[in-house]
Amino acid sequence: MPLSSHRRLAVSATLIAALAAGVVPATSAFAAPGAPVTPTAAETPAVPAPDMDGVVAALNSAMANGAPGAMARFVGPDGVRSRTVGVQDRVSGAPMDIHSRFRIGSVSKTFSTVVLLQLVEEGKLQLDTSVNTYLPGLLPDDRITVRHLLSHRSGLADYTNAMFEHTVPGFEAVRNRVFSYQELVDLSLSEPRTTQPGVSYQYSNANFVVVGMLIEKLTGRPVADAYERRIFKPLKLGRTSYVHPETRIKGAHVRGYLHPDEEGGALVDSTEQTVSWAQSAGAVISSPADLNTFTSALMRGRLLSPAMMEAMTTVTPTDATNTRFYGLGLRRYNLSCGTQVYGHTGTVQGFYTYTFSTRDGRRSVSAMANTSNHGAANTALGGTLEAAFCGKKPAPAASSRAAASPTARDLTSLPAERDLPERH
Ligand code: REY
Repeated sequence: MPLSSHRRLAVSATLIAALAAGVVPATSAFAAPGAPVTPTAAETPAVPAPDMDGVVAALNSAMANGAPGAMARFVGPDGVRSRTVGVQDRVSGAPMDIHSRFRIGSVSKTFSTVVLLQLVEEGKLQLDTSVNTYLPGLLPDDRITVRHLLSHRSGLADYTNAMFEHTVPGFEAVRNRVFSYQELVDLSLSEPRTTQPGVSYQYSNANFVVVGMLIEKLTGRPVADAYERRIFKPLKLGRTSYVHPETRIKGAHVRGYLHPDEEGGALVDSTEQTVSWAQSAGAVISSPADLNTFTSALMRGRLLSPAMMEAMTTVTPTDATNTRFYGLGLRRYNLSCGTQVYGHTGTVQGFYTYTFSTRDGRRSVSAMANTSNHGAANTALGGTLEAAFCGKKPAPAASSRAAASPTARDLTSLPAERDLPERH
């Protein structure tokens, strides 16, 4: 796993003086173990300035692909830069507002993982122990461990594929429903399992429903309390909430618009729903600033011990491009400029979300578009990451243009994780 950059860059005041005096080779190993020290300008690798024109182009492209609006918020060493396009409400015409709340879908999985890994730190459970040890008889296979859930290697089928096979009718059938966790697990178990435990990565909401059950069993309290006490309050995430099964988003918020399966069909306002079909796998509400704070704080080690961060950021590939990976409740993308970013994507009816941070937590991006079931909009929104983290691309020389094999920019057109053909 990558060492945290602040450690790699750690440098003591003595060393700065020594370097200045020329008595220590610049390449020597240094720094008292564990001493967190601010990196010097000389030691800090050049960080590309975010290409905010590129960010806007990605947001506009999300709109050109059917999103009523979109927004992105970048935080870096030079401060905060936000961009919004389009509307957050098609009826009132209210413009997209960077302070508004929205449904973050599966970014919720990272929140649930933080809670569960804190419980591991506290000795309440172990990653490589059978889930059935903690929830006796729940799963049909004692070999399924807690780590298999968090890394999507349990083989528990994703019941949402059948639930949302027909997008709008599927959504309308559940938008006001309240499921128990057990009902969702039963839906998953009514389908064949997708892999032997541990053998392969198969993304499934069922895994994080079981994570929610574990949290409630081990804390004796609803997951909402755990999120609140362990993450929202300590990080002062004032616009982040978990209100299941309440259907409304409180405060100023974005309205979400679901694309029907029929090309050209009218958008469905999907803002109000219980999200009970996802719960601990996808029902958190947040805002761009809160998501930046969360991912940066996580990467800076403010929520988990180094051992748990190591577990969370130990990744395996999720596709053949070798640019996309999954750890524990956390994605890693390798961007075209060599920068690796950690975070999650989210898809819940009417809302696409990306939130990612560099490993040192010094740069983060959160982006959203208020539509879903329209893969091209999601892929376009993902372009904000390349633009913000990699900066402006040098214009290709005329001669190399013709020969161009996939370049930097082409990476932005990779499909988003929840955007693979079999899903939409
Ligand atoms: C569920 C369907 C997507 C969304 C999902 N989201 O599993 C979790 C995630 C929480 O990973 C829906 N798609 C859409 C369909 C496809 O209905 N027929 O795009 O709104 O974020």
